[in-house]
Amino acid sequence: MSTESAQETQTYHGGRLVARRLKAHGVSRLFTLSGGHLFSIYDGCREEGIELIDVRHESTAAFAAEGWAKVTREAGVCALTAGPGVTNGMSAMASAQANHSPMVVLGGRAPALRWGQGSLQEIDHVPFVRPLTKLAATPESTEEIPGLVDDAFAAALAPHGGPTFVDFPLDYVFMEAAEPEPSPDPAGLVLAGTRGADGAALQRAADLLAGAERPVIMAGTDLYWGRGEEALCALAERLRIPVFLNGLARGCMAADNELFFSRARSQALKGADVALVIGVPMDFRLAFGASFGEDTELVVIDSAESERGHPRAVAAECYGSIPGTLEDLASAGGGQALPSEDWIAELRATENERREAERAEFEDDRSPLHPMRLYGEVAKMLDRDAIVIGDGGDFVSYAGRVVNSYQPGCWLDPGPFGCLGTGPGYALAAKLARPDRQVVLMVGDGAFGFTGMEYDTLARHGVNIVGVMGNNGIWALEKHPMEFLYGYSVVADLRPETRYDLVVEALGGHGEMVSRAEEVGPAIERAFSSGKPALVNVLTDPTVVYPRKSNLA
Ligand SMILES: Cc1ncc(C[n+]2csc(CCOP(=O)(O)OP(=O)(O)O)c2C)c(N)n1
Ligand SMILES: [Mg+2]
Repeated sequence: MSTESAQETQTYHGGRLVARRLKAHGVSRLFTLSGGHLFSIYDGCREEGIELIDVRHESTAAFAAEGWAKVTREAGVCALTAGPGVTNGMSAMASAQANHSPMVVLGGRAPALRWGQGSLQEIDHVPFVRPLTKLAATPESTEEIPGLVDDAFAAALAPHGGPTFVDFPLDYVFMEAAEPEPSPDPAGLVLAGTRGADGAALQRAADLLAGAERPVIMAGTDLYWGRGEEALCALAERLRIPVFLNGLARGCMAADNELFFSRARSQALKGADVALVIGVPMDFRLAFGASFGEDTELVVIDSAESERGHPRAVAAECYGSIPGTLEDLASAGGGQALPSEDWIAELRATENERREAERAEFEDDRSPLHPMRLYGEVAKMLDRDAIVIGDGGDFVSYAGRVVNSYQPGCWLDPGPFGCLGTGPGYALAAKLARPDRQVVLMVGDGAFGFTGMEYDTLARHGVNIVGVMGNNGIWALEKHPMEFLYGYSVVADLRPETRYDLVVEALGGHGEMVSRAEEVGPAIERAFSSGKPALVNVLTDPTVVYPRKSNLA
């Protein structure tokens, strides 16, 4: 709805102003769950041609927004209704914060006119989402709406990326205002940043690297956000440096590149003389820095300084555009290959040996299945550019170990916040963003309980992902450690052999239950060709204990 005043100034209602800014930022889809506080935003999106994707729980709307960001490297957007809609989205905001995922959360809000008088779903969201976000604000008039939406995108996309939040008082989104002059070109906002690290830091890093014989690259999520994959491969190949990846960086070097390693990680990080630590925090996944050798010189490279201090001393810190820094480093000192061939061969021998040792598990023909056998069967069905999503406990720990990624943005897990229930939202967004690719959700039976109802969303919107469940009837990642510590476990059991596949059928999808290894491949094939969102419910052996080194800390 738009009107023209006597002065012929075009005005729009507040919801339409929101939608017009979303469109200007290239947003094509808004993830949401209905609430009256959001009606005018819906109306605006309808007018502006932004597709509304409605889900069954706000956590999924917000996880889908994060998933969209993870697959496209654009800001994902969701709209959550006032009060409980926003509180339901908070786990996803925390997840996006931990993952540096750019995401704009739009909130409904009780009317400003009656603020403090006890309107339906009235609560001030800003103070409790502020610690999770890079920007949290409420416009004070309809006129302020467009500028604040622009600010939210700019903050979400500036390195390090993260979630931002704007809520819209009900009266302001129904009232009309003129649109301001176009703000600076949104296309200019890129996560990558533009400038590489400054000269002194870079020189120090180049000097360290020049003397290295056992160099290693350990790269993580910010490499992906910073679009550093090509520069990473070029640097590694030119200087001959072995590469290890975690988080969203997986796939930034193809798993079959001769410089890519995964099983030899502890040996490589411990034995390295110089490690390039690129876009990856030294958190629990790197044993707070202790994964590297005591004498390993660490060169930290990232698009921006870490929010946390480093847990151990580092030799050089290079902040700025990651591709810029990596390119400069590749050509520093003439770009000569390092004398690292013996080191590479040593690591390759370990890598091959470890992979050989896994072979028995990949061929294990027990029923219910060994999770490794299940992954072996799934791997045979995957295209090179398949997007694989992990949502579960031990079942996903196995995936993290053995699923190969060949392109950036093909492996999505919850990341360090570790929230169960992310999977269906990520899968929904991934398939909408990349409709021609396989999207496979590896889901635990426990994880399914959080957001399994989203198969209804997938069916309604015709989003045909394939789920593969590791159904062991337990919360394995909790049950086995508790038994190890106490000799018994509590609150760690689920119902064995539950027919989650029938739940999916009831919601309009395709479901099958499988208990033998040789049935997995054909069942997955039928799932892909069913023309529906599908779940292959695979019974897995609850006695298999994941070989875990660290747990909580
Ligand atoms: C929201 C949330 N609640 C609880 C946990 C703790 N947790 C981590 S893994 C896990 C078990 C998951 O079970 P399942 O999905 O069946 O996978 P399995 O370990 O059995 O393979 C639990 C409860 C969590 N990470 N997130
Ligand atoms: Mg389980």
